[in-house]
Amino acid sequence: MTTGARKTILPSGRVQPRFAGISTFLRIPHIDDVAPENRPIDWAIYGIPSDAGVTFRPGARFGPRAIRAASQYIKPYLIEQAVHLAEKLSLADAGDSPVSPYSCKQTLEDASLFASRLGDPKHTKLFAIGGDHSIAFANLKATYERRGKPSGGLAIIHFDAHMDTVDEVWGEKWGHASPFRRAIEAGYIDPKSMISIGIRGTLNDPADLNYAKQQGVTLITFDEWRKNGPQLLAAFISKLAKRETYLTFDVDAVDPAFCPGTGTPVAGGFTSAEALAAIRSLRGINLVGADIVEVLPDRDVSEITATFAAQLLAEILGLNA
Ligand SMILES: [Mn+2]
Repeated sequence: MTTGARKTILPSGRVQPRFAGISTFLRIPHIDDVAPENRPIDWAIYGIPSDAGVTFRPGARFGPRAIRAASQYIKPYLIEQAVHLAEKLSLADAGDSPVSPYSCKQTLEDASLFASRLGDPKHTKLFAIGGDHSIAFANLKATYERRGKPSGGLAIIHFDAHMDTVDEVWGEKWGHASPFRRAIEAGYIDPKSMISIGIRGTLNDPADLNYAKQQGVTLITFDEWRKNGPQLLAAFISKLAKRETYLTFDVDAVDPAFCPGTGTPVAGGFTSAEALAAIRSLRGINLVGADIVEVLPDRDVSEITATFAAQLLAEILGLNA
């Protein structure tokens, strides 16, 4: 039983209980089951169940499954954005990419190749669900190539407690401390059109911020966010105009009181309400790809973090709908 002619056919929550059936993200159809009239698919949402790149607590490989389960209760109409996702967008769950659990680099190659084959290469946008933050590189690569390798790279909005621009950790250049350094080096993103929001806490060395600063990344610590962050973000967005923009959200941007299930928690971040409001403020940007990373279900409590990530997924999809 479905709810009628929509771009995404969802089982009715009033007919098929939300606690029953096989879980897909937001109860959207598996990519193979999308009706012909709803192709091309607007967004392919897929998991990259890898935590090969973590530097502290492991377990984010279980993130996609936890977010699928938590997202069963997410309904298609977004109150604050006044958007009906299923009416505006054709959405599909593309399953999980292959991974190589003993190799960060191979996992990134596996995942970007998998993503590059999803949906219509000229139309379908790619939304990756991690996994640790290293997987952002794979989705950025596939998105950049899918958009025709825009000269200068994609603009990027980055929510995180950390910059993730360390050159290497334990001799590994492809771990979750490094994805944006690698993506800048590869030309996938334009550091002068990159904003990192929520940065806070402690560093091994103050020089760890130098690379991002030298590259021209706009950095907003969480303290700065509290003072005038929304205005700084609004100014950044208006400068971007309609430039192709990628959104990457590490749930450790949110305070561990609100997202305890994560691998490298840092006290003193966004509340979940503040983070969702920040995301809604991005409405109308030219979003061409996204990821949500670092949900670690084994450290979660009452699915707090997965519940936040599921809501975040819906809100991000609403931004261009
Ligand atoms: Mn991160």
